[in-house]
Amino acid sequence: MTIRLHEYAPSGNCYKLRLLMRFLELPFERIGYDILKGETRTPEFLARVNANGRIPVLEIDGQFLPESNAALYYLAQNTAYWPVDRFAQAQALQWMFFEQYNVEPNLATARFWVRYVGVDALSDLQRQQLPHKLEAGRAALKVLDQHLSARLWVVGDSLSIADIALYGYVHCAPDVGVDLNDYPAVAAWGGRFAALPAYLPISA
Ligand SMILES: N[C@@H](CCC(=O)N[C@@H](CS)C(=O)NCC(=O)O)C(=O)O
Repeated sequence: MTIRLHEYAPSGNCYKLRLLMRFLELPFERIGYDILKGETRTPEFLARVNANGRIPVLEIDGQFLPESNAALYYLAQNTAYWPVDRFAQAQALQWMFFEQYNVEPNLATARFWVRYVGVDALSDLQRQQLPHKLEAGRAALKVLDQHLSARLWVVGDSLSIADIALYGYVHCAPDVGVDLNDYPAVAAWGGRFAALPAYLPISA
């Protein structure tokens, strides 16, 4: 099997896939795009890689799979990172959908605007929306904190792709001035995650 990751390295969505492939010891090739230069919006990219104009896209033997959490699922099936129990599988999906609806559109978007676009370059609408993104991101962290207060990992008692999906952007919250120590169970979980033997940081 030949795997290529079409990515923008600083993206937490792309980082999720690098993490899982590292945990699984799967070799893969990295193909980088500068999203700030619109490199995922070219006619060639839209026609060949992802009609939705976004990365990450996992390419498996010439087949293209966009959406980070779909790609996590593809890679995790029949491994320790996808639960065996039917209800636990649904719980993993529950938290992966939560990540895509409550965490990513708020914390990731705020991070992209502040750290990569730059506050001075934001549109009026983006500047107006930023405080709401941060507020909604904090609300999501509160929900996750409550969930993790009585458990080590998001689903069951071992690391799964639900943890990897959430870690991608939750651990970047300090980039937008959110102190994870305000969410002690999330901070402790993040510490456990970063202590995993095969861990690699987003910058790697
Ligand atoms: N739901 C998608 C989100 C993908 C996404 O928004 N990717 C961003 C970077 S994190 C992107 O490609 N932006 C470039 C653009 O929209 O032109 C996923 O989880 O993979």
